[in-house]
Amino acid sequence: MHNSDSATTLVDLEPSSKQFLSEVIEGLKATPKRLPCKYFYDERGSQLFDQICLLEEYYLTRCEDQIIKEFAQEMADQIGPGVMLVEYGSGSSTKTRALLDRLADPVAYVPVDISREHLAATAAQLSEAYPHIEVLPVCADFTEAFTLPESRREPTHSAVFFPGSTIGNFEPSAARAMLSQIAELCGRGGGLLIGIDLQKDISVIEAAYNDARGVTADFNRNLLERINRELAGEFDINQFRHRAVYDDLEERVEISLVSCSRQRVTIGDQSFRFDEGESIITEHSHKYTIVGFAKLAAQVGLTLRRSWTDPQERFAVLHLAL
Ligand code: AVI
Repeated sequence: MHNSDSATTLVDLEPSSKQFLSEVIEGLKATPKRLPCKYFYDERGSQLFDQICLLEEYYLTRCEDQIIKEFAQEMADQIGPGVMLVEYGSGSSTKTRALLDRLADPVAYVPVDISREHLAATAAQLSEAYPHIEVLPVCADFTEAFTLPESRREPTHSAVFFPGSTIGNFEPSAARAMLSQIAELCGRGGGLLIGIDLQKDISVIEAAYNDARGVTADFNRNLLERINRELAGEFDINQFRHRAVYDDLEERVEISLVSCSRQRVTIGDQSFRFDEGESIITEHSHKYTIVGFAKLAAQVGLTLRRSWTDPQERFAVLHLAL
């Protein structure tokens, strides 16, 4: 399906509410209960995530911005001329401009995001700012395979830009599948520029997911509000508290919503029982080493070509090629 607006044509593959409902029901029937983190990002969730990125405690965005700002030219040189640049989870595309400004003769920019409103607004802004680059937004769940839109001019190759350490929100096996899908999408000569959050002092990591202002807690609970809004759910939001702890063995932050009491929640014609203290796992955020991530990528034929970090080595941006 294609939706037209004055500046761009948007390819719309947004998951339907039927799919949202079936994934929610499946997750709440599982033990332990879980909900897919991709559904955090409705309009409100995307706004809250933008606020998280500005938080003092949330070092990830700041570090990645700093790395990209400092090394954007080297990254653009690694990607090479004539590229179709595909961005996964583009959100507000704030980090993309540094690259678009420096790429040699870029052919097209394809922002891919699950949040349609956010995507359409950003795509329109970018196509105005970069009239020489064709902007081809795709509204999709990028965990599912999709085909690249056709650009008016033939690119020499494609490169995926996957910033923000979103890959960390996939289990390692799903991350490998994702990397394999990226390798297939780009093909020979293609590449991947990806941001990963590095392993570090646990207190620094846990603070990033337990900010003093409670924005991350609101972001987490918005998932229940979204279920109430879109799926006729009846969650009492105040009966669930935000929890985020680092698991050293699994090398990940485990984010959940903990039931404050014994309660029953209905969603449409389904009913779910919660014990006091029972959790719904809403997200895992895996932390990597550069070597560990390179090993994972090598399993699907992607070779680490360059890596850049911030001075404290909290975050890294990697260029991998086929
Ligand atoms: C999008 N993703 C990389 C974020 C993270 O850090 O795992 C999502 C997030 N969850 C809570 N705060 C931020």
